[in-house]
Amino acid sequence: MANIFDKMEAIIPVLRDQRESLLDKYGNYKLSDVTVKQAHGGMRGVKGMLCDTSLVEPDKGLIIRGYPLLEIKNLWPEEVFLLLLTGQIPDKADTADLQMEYDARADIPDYVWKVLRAMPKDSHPMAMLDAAILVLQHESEFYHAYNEGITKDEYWRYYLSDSLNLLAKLPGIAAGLYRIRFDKGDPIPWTKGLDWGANFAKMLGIADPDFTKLMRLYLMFHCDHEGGNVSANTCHTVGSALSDVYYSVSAGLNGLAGFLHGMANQECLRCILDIMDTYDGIPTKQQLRDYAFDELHNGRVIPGYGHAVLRVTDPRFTGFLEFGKKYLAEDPVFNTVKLVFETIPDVLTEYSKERVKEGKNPIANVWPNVDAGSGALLYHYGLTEFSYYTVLFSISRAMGMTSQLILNRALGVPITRPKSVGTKFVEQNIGKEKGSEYIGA
Ligand code: NMX
Ligand code: MLT
Repeated sequence: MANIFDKMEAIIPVLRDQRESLLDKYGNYKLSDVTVKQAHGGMRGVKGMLCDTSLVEPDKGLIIRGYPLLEIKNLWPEEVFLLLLTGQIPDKADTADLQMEYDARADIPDYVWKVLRAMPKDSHPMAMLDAAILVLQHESEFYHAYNEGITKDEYWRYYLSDSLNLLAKLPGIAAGLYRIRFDKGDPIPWTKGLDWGANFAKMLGIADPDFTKLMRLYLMFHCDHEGGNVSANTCHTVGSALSDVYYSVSAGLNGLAGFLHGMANQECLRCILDIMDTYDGIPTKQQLRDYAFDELHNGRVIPGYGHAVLRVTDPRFTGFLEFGKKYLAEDPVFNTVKLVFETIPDVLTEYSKERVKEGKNPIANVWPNVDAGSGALLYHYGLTEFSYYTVLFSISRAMGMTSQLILNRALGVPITRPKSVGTKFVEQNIGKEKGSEYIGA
C-alpha cells in the first residue's frame, strides 16, 4: 500500500520530465489564436492553459483522466480524487489509506463554528462556507513552511497536506453550517471508518440509505470540469501567486457562487417550484412553453440550460436522470424536471432563431447542464433549502481544484499574467499588423 505522499513522490519526477520534454518539443508552437471578440467574450474557445485532471469534450462531456464520466460513475468521491490527482484508478488499499488520512485530519477547530455562529442569521450558505475556509487559512502548512524557506521542489508536499486537511474537514463544515443556518441542531461530528460521502450524509442528519447513495454520486459528479471553468480558473490564478490552498479554493468557490456558474442549481429548483406553483402541480407542455417564453422575453435565462463548452446533454444530467428514474420515479418535482427536459431544448432553439433575427447571438447550446436536475433529487430526500445546493457542488469541486493546485505546484507552473490591451490598441493595430488579419464572420 502506498501512502499518497509516497505515491506522488514517485509520480512527480515522471510528470516533471514529461512537462520538460513537452516544452522542449512544442514550447514554441501555437496552441490557439485569439480574436478581438474572444478577448471581449470570456476567452471562449481559446486554448490558453494546460490541465490534465480532466477534459470537457463539446460532444461528449466530462472525461476524467481518459474515462468518460458515466463509465466510472460508481467510483466513490475519495476514489475519484485519487484518480484526478494520480491519473490512476486506486485500488482498495489506496482508497482505505486516503480514508485514514481523512479520519486523522477531520477535526474542525472550534473557532470555525464561532465564526459561523457570529454571521448574520440569514447569511447565504456559500458566504458561510467561504468564510469557514478563509478562517481555516490559519492552519496552512504551506504558508508557514514558505516563511521558513522551503525550496520550490517541495511546495507540492505542503499543498497536498493542506489539501488533505481541507478535504477532510469540508464535509463536516458544510454539514455543520447547514445545521446551524437552518436550525437543525448542533453539528454532528465525523465518524471514523465511514467514507466521505456517507459521512457527509450522516453529518447533515439525513439517515435514508438512498440519500447516502445520492451523496456519493453527487460528490463524485461535480468533482472537476477541466481547467477553464470560472472556479477552477480562478483557483488556478490565485494559486499561481503562491496563495495557499485555503486562499485559492475559497477564491474559486466565490466564483462558483455566481448565478451563471454553480449557483444555477439553486435557481433551477426555484424555477421548477415556481412552475409547479403557477400551474398547481406538473404543468402541461404548452403551459411550460408559455412560462419559458415569458421568462426569456423578460430577459431572464433558463437556469440549467446552455453551456460554454458542451454542445450535447451534459452526461452529469443524464446520470442524475438515471438515478431519479430508479429511486424516485413517481416524485412530482422530478417529473417536472423530466418534462422541462422534454420541452426546453425546443423552446430555446425557437428563441435562439428569434434572437438571430433581431441581430443577437444565437444560443450555442440548448441542452441541460449539470444543474438542471440535481436539485429535484436533493429536494426529494428532504434537503429542501435550495440556497444550500451550491455548497454541495463546492465540496465536490474542491477535489478538482486542489488536485489541479497540487499538480501545478509540482510542475512549477508560473504566476498567471495574460497581457491585456485597450480599445486604442485594437483600433490602431488590429488588421494592420502581420498576424492580426480578419478571419471572417
Ligand atoms: N437561457 C437564456 N439565454 C441563454 C441561455 C439560457 N439558458 N444560455 C445562453 N443564453 C444566451 C446568453 O445569455 C447569451 O446572450 P447575450 O449574447 O445576449 O449575452 C447568448 O445566449 C449566447 O450565449 P452562449 O454562447 O450560448 O453561452 P455562453 O457560453 O455565453 O454562456 C452559460 C454559458 C452557461 C453561462 C449560459 O448558457 C447560461 O447563462 N445558462 C443558464 C445558467 C446556467 O445554467 N449556468 C450553469 C452552467 C453550469 N455550471 O454549473 O456552471
Ligand atoms: C462546471 O462544472 O464547472 C460547469 O459545467 C461550467 C464549466 O465547465 O464552464
